Formats: sequence, structure tokens, C-alpha cells
Amino acid sequence: MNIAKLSDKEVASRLHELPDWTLAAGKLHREYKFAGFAEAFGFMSTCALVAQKKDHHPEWSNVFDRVVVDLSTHDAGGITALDFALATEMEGAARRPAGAI
Ligand code: H2B
Repeated sequence: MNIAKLSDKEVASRLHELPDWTLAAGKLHREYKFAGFAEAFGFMSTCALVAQKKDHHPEWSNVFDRVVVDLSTHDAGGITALDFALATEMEGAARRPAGAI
């Protein structure tokens, strides 16, 4: 897919829509903490389905009740609107109980 890398200014501006996300090493970064492992993994399962549907996949890791996420668009060599769209979906998924789409 041909999608434009956003400028630093555009990224900074759009980050205001996602107050819990930061810019780290050129990627959108967020650390989630859940009630336990089941909730963390449920969140990841929901996000995996979203990522597959969008054909846009996160870099992430999980330790027990924590999920660390870094989003960038490899094909564009930076952050694009796809990363903001996925981050927004992840925020929604984090607010819903596991299994609810
Ligand atoms: N995910 C992310 N984060 N960046 C990409 O550039 C990307 C992706 N490209 N998922 C997709 C898959 C691409 O490799 C396929 C062929 O569409």
C-alpha cells in the first residue's frame, strides 16, 4: 500500500488526540497495564483481529499484565495515518472487556 509518512509536525499535532501515547524512537508508543494476564491477552487477541483486518500490524510485547506497543509503518519508513488509526482502535479495545468487539 502506498501511504504517506507524516511529517514530525503532523505527528505532534495528531498525538494530541491520543494523550496516553508518546513518540519514542520514531514510533507511536504506549504501555498498557491490565487487571491480569487474561485481560492483557484478551486485549491482544482483539487487536490482532483488527490488525489482520487492516493489514497493519503492531510491534508489541507482553509480560503478565502489561502490553507495550510501538506503531510505525515499515513500508513508509515512519509514522502514517494507519498507525494513528490502529492506535485509536487499540484505545477502544482496551476499554472493552475481552471478547466484545
Ligand atoms: N504493518 C506495519 N506496521 N507496517 C507495514 O508496513 C506493514 C504492516 N505492511 N503489515 C504490510 C503488513 C505489508 O507487508 C503487506 C504486504 O501489506
